[in-house]
Amino acid sequence: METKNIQYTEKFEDIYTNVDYNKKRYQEMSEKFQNLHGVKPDYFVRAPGRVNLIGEHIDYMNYPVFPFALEQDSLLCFTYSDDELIHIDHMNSEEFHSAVISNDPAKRSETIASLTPKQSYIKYFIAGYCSGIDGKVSSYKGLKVLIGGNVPLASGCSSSTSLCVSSSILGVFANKSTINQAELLENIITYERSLGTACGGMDQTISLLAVHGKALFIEFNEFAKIESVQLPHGVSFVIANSLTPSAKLETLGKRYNKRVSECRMACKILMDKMSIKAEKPFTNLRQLVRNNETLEEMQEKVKTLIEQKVYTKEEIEQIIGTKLEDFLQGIPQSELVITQNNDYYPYERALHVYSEANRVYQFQKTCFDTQLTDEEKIPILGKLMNESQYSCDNLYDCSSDKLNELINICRKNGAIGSRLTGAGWGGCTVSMVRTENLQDFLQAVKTQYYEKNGLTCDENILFATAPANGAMVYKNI
Ligand code: NG1
Ligand code: MG
Repeated sequence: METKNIQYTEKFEDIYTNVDYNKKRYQEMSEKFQNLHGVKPDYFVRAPGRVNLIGEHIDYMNYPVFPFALEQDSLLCFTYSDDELIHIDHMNSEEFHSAVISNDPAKRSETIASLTPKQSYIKYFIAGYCSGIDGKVSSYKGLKVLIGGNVPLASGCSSSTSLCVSSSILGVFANKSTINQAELLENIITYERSLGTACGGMDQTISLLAVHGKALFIEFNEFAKIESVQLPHGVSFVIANSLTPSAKLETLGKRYNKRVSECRMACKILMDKMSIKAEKPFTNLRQLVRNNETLEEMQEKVKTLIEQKVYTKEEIEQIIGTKLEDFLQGIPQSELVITQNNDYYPYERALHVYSEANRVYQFQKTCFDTQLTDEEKIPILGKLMNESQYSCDNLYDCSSDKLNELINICRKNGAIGSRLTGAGWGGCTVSMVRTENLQDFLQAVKTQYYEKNGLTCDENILFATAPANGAMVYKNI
């Protein structure tokens, strides 16, 4: 049973580099599934987490990003069920409780509203599952599903998106949906946004379309135009989890969605000052580039046209000429932004977006530069990563004391570039390290960050990683 729109394999070696370790994970899941249902699962579906090397908080402003997929993934297995229901269990059944949900789209919001906190992960399953089949299949299959995975949770490695993407592939595959890949990707992004985060499309794109051995340069100007990129030889990329979780959905009003709102405010201020007339205010900063202005020129515009100060709600409303409630329509849960804040920073946020976009293009150009040797590329890429961190910390205010401490330790111990990855405010860092120094580096970070802070550190907390495959269906044999 093969479906053209998703990757399918019967060979384990197609999916993983670390075959033995992952075979054990699959066996464990298969056994648990058998204990629950008395039969083996027919199929596994996996979708990877990701690390972003550069280009933070700019995907939702239509600027490019530079992630690669991790070998760590969200892993689902399933068989068909005779009833028309979806029976869902989780490998970690203490933290994540089972549920039986209806396939009926009319009952969906009711189902979501009735989930207990320990079942709330099922929201991501439902969003993903439905994204590829709504309007595409006439009847839904009953299913028994077991959910597992090893993407670090709430840490900027895209654990929630990997669950959405794997569930979406499961829905498409199990129901034989004919949706094409571009539409599927667009739907996954829209459905995940409906859960509350005003996110861009980076995580869904890389998880679905990642290419083994390559990072992806993803442009959002035209819908997710991707280019696979060979990273220089001689360096390894190390993920270090600060072990300060960043629970995004719980902090949307003060963090993620507030940043998206501040960017929109910057947009409107610049539109007015640049005398750009449009029926509706622009929603992303890229729309303001109308005459081929360079990203340096856009930064100059920010510096001269937006006052650098803290704006209150009243000041913003006076400038934009409408109530914030109306202005922020379209941003999920924007009421949280309005009720939880009275300090907005459009100057700093816009400056971050244009300068970060510039760094992503420089990163891409450097990777592709045939005049440079890998040895010459490495320090340039490292410097761009460090500058990105500076901007995330000082202009976008999405770093944290613990992230900064960890990043400083990484740099002191030889990281050529080190920065937060993902949304920030906690979670993981990524460092570019010479492969010949890798073991010493890992040991030093272990001692100086984890042991010093009384934290236990294992291979899911501090690890070297290389670009892995995108989402796949695997036939259990
Ligand atoms: P994480 O790290 O998963 O919270 C988020 C967004 C991305 C992007 C980055 C910041 C989701 C699903 N993803 O990632 O779109 O904006 O932050 O660069 O919310
Ligand atoms: Mg996430």
